[in-house]
Amino acid sequence: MKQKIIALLLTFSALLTFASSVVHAEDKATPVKSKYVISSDSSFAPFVFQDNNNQYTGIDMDLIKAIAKDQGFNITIKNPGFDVALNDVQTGHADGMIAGMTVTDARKKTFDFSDSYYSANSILAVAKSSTISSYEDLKGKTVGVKNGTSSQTFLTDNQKKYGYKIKTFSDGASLYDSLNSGSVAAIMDDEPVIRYAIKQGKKFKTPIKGTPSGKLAFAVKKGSNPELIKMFNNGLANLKKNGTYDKILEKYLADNSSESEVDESTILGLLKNNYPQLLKGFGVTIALALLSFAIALVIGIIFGMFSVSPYKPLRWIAEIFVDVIRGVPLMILAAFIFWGIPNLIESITNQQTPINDFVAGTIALSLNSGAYIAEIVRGGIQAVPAGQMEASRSLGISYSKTMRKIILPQATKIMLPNFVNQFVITLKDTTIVSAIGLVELFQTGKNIIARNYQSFRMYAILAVLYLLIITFLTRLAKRLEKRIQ
Ligand code: ASN
Repeated sequence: MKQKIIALLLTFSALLTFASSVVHAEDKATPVKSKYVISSDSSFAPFVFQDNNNQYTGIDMDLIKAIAKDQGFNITIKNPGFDVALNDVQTGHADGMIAGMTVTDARKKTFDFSDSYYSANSILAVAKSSTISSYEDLKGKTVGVKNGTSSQTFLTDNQKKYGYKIKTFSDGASLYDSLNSGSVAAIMDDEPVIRYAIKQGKKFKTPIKGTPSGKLAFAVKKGSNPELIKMFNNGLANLKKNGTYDKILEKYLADNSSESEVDESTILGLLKNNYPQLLKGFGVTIALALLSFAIALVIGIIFGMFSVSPYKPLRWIAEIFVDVIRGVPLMILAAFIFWGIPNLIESITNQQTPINDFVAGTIALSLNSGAYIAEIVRGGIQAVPAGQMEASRSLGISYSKTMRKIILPQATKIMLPNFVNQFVITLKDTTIVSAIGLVELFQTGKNIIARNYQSFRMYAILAVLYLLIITFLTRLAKRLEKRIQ
């Protein structure tokens, strides 16, 4: 009797577990936000890459779009690259990421993962002509890898054992280019990605078997957007059921998949196929430079005047500002504003407050240029002989009037060439703030290279574009300068 009751109880509890799992699988989640920002890699074909029309496609892009449609939520996708995407999710600049991301125990501490949608090994690739055939052969050689990836973790864990050097890259394009040009002896990446590159004509081979498979999944920051994970899982299950999932995989993994039809192996071909994108990047660069420089002028003039003020506290404030801003590299300043500050605010208020990348870039550039302009203003004013101020003051004219009417007009003439110089520097420095994922001209070029590996021609095009705009603007400024003089 007792046994019968136990058996009955066990059956009952098994039934309950089964029922609850069924309920869980159908557990429909509803979107909480009107739009979810999804961050991804920039070049990780076949999972995510740009097609010939400069649109991001690939398994991950198709999957997330199909899932959003199936589950009825809206998304905006950005493609700043893998390590920027990791940061984006951590700092609330994105709600989730899909970037062929491997589920690892370390990552589980900071991310919540969806069900896996694919599995992939990490594998080593070397040039076709290379003699490397085992990890031991890598001794003393340099292996390239993308920053923040599971392949990087594998390489770091085994570095002592095999004695190779590791070089990290921020994006797949420069990683693959470096193996191509021989600046690294080998690279490590996810197997489907390396296989895809070989299929696309890269002269690589994979002499060593891949390391144990990793599962790829969609991720959100630990504890946030739980509904997004649920919707992803439900959507993925539906796509698997209705055959869409298989179709997507087939589209990118079949042998005849997406071959380049447009010839991008000439400068003309590159320009013809990419001019809308280049123009857009160019526009962002110019807007960023002009806006930042205008704000920097205001900042610089204020602090420059402070630094020649007869009041000591004002001089101190100016000195501290210039020393601090000039002493911090622009890239770190931009990263601090874009990732650091939102992270700090979140740890205090428990609320994510992302900042727009263009705004963060503008603030960083304005502060940086502002500090230099403050010095230009100080130098200009101090170059006007001190006797003039004394003479004017002894005639009973006030400090501010002397400044405005006597000192500044002369100082401005001295400062002008330096202002032009500073503007050119600001324009060139816009390339630095691309590090926070801002797609200006330089980043646009890198994205194009990620698709077609034409680094020589593309960088030449970029160099010429910058050269043209800078020459044009400096000529214009020189003319203006002459007129004022
Ligand atoms: N599988 C890689 C990782 O998770 C992803 C990538 O390189 N995009 O580290």
